[in-house]
Amino acid sequence: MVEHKGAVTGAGRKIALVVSRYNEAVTRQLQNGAESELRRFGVVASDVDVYEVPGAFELPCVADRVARQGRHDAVVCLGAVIRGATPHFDFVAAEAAKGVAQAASKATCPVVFGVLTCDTEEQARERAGGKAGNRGAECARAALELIDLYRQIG
Ligand code: INI
Repeated sequence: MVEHKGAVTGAGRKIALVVSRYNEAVTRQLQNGAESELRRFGVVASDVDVYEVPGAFELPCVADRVARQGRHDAVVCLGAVIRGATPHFDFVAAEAAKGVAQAASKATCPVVFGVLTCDTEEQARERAGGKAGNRGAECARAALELIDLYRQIG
């Protein structure tokens, strides 16, 4: 058996973060977590571009455009959809997930889904640097791993 696994290395990598402003207290923490993790693995700050969008619904179209520019090694989408905050939670959450998945399958570089879908803001905060970790950091790590795996596959 031959196992193929991406190495998590950041030196020389250029990363785009597409960050939704909706539920900003949470999404800023996701962004901070992603940026710290990228730095921890050797990505320099000037190689990280942040694209801000109004809400999670807008993540896919911007991620798709950024990926098509071909200037980054990976695109990380970050957002927070909170059920308590909206009657159209299900639509926004589903469109964000479906749209990012579509962008990811079209793109030649990894496009990573870092959108929290939670019932309450408290749950979202727990996953944005609280006791359940930081989803932004996890997604940054996933992006670095996938960059290497994609290169191995060619
Ligand atoms: N966008 C989010 O990212 N999270 C939410 O919880 C949310 N709520 O509650 O509605 C939300 N709505 C805005 C949406 O993403 C779009 O920005 C808006 O509909 C304009 O297209």
